[in-house]
Order: sequence, then structure tokens, then C-alpha cells
Amino acid sequence: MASSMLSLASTSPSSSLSLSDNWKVKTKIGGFGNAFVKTKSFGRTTMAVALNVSRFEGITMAPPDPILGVSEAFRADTNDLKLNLGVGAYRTEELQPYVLNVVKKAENLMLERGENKEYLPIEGLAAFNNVTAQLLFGADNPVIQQGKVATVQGLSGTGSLRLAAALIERYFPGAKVLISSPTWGNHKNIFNDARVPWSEYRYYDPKTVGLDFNGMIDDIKAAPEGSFILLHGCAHNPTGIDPTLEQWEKIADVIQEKNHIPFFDVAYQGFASGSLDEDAASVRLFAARGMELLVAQSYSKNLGLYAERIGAINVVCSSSDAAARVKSQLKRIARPMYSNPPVHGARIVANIVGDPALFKEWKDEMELMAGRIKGVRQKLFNSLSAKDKSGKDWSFILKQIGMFSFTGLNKSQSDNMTNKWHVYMTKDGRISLAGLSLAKCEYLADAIIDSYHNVS
Ligand code: KET
Repeated sequence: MASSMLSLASTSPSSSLSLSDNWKVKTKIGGFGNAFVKTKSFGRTTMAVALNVSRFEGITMAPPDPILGVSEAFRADTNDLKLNLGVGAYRTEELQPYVLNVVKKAENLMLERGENKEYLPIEGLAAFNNVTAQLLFGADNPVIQQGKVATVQGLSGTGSLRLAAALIERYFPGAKVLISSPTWGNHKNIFNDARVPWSEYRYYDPKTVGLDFNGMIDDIKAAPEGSFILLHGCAHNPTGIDPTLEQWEKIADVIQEKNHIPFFDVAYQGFASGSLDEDAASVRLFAARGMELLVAQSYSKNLGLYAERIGAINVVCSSSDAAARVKSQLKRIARPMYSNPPVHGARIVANIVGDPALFKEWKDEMELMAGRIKGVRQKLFNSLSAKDKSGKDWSFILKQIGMFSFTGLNKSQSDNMTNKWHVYMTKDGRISLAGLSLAKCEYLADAIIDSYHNVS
């Protein structure tokens, strides 16, 4: 791993210092033992100039985040009609954030028990790690029974993906990750920052507004042997299109043939079908074949724990011995990155999944949330079909699943949605139906029809 260090030859200027002294910035860049030192001189700098010129002058303004930046723009809009369909975050019919009742109950339990705030172990809360793997694979899955899963609590889905990316970079140098086209925008950032090379496989076919299954299979086949294939476990973001179980079997076939390693991102377990078990079917199908695989999990959406940053990385290995070694290395990656994870969300999940009564309540609430989204999906389709006299077929909206709808609106049309209609969404044409209410469906349909037909 390359490391870089910035050190200043002289510390901050004091008035008694001769400012004709050269200010020197030494940058030491070391990597694999061949460190070298670059010295840059700023010449005869006067104090006034030295104080006015920022050492951060070379840092340019970063663009806003394509998803979380939308929420920032939404907050700045003062129009009453505004609607935030950018980030995938569940809202009530009143468009208010929702804390699940079962989460409140778990938190009350924690208060009653007077839990402490000691550091967690690097790998996280043991009770959480146990239940999170069980939720994913099923408690009686042989991979769990035989201790073949290395589970480490992560900073939600993103942090868990990032840990896995660091593991890939360290132990599979040069290995490529294949990501779907399109995918959740942050996947590219995660692998870029971890210095893991990636390329895309075909996934979405705009002509059929469905899965480009043959393209997907061909691209996975064509990838260098031993690549990591990133798959959305369910409720693909942003398209809302998932392979069927039959198609998953075929995807598993080619991955096995090519000796690739499946890498699942499961951020929406429960949001595709409403059932936590059904939504884990893809992952379980791969595990049942005895394949080694990685799974990043998130509780942001299905338990509404967005800000608690609770998730996990699970690595299924062919032996318990390999799992123990992988876990030790994941801990080694986590320790200098953030030391150990936060406890609050981990306790919430452990309390809910570990308690049959609370678990049942969660499943019911999960179904309710998924049901509300299905309701607005249907109403949006009805409104579009009733209002749009052009004969356009909007039924693709009903075929998509999960929190999102991939509308097919292009960037200028999406800009029109925001600039004219105050509907905030990502520029790839994705709208979060979790942020939509039945009451706003007609308004949204007007905005979509106007943008679709009147903006090119
Ligand atoms: N994977 C996918 C596919 C995903 O959509 C998200 C979040 C995550 C992982 C990570 O979520 P976390 O909160 O780190 O567990 N997606 C929504 C929010 C975001 O962009 O951060 C979104 O697409 O709106």
C-alpha cells in the first residue's frame, strides 16, 4: 500500500522569524520500501503572502453527491409543492420520516437494561453478528452450522462494502470487480477509493425496460477468471428489476464455471417482496451450491436505521479455518480505519432479530412498509395511464420492485422535474417511491408526463 506523508520543514511563522527563510514543504511518498522525498521551495515569501495563501489552494471544489446532494438541494427549496424522491428513505403517507415501533421497543428495552457504552470488539457486537448472518442465510443453513461464515459488523452497507473492497485490494491484487450497468452510484466510488479495478456488465435493457439477461451472462463469462461479480441481492438499485430464480441459477452457473467470486450487496432485504426470507433467496441459492461468496448487509432501509450505520460484511468460506483467517484480516483492516463500530444499532438489531415476538412484529411492519410502496406504485401507474393520452405504456412501473422506479427520464427531463415541478430525484431518472404519498401521485404524474413529452 502506498503511503504518503506531508511534513512542514518550518512550523507556523512567528513574528520574530526571518521570513526570508525558505518555506519548504517536504512530501515523502513511500511505497513498498522505495520511499523518496520531494522538496518544493516557495522562495522569498513575505509574511503577508504566506498568511493569505492557503495551503489548500490546490484543492478544487468537489461536486455534490448525486444522491445525498439531492437532499441538500431539496432542503434549500422553499416551494410548498416540493417533493424529495431522491434518496431511498422510507416516509409515511404524511411524508414524514418513520421510526419503526419495533425499534422504539428495542430501544426502551436497552434503556431499561441500562446498557453501557464500552467499546465494542473490532468485529462488532457478537449477538449482532450471529443474528445478522442468520437473517441472511437462515439459522439452520449449513454454512452457519459449520462456522464457515466470517461476519464482521460494518458501518452500514457502505462501510461493509468498503471493508470488503479493502480485503479484495489487499489479498486479490489486480482482481477486477464487475458491477451492473447501471448500479448504485456509490459502488464506483467505493472501489475507486479502495483502488480496486472495476468494469461493468450489461444489466438493464432500455428497449424492453427489463433485464438484459443475455448481455449480463455474456459479460460475466467474458470477465477474467476469478473476478468478483457484484450482485444486488434483491430490489436492484436503481432499476427495480431482479433476475428470476431460474435466471439466478444460470448466473450462478457461469460464475462457477469461470471461477468467479459472487459479491452480494443486500441493502433492501424485505423491500422487494415484503418477506425477509424470500428476499434472501438469491444469496441462499448461491450458498447452497457450496460457493464461497461475500455479502454486504445494511439495516438502513429495512429497519429504518439510516443514521445508526448498522450493517455487516459476511464472507462465506469453504472451511471454518479459512473463515477465521478472513475474519482476522477484516478486523485488521477495520482497526486503523475506524477502530470499532458503533453499538446502538447493533443492539437494536440483536434485540429484534434475537427475540421471536419482536422479530414477528418487525416482519409485520416490514410488510406494511413494502405494502405502502406497492400502493403508491399502483396509484402512480393509474394516474399516468389515465392522464397520458399519448398511448405510452407505463406498465413497466408495475413490473419494477423495491423502493425505486426507474422512469426512463433522461437528464434534461429529470432537470425539468426539479426546476419546474420541484420534484427532487437523481439525474439517472430514478425516483424513490418510498418518498411518495398517495396524495402526491397525481401531481407527480403531471410532472412526469410534462417532462417526458415536452422536454427532449
Ligand atoms: N447498497 C445499495 C444498493 C444502496 O442502494 C445503498 C444505499 C447502500 C448499499 C448503502 O446504504 P447504507 O446506508 O450505507 O447501508 N442507497 C441509498 C442511500 C445512499 O445513496 O447512500 C440510495 O440509493 O438512495
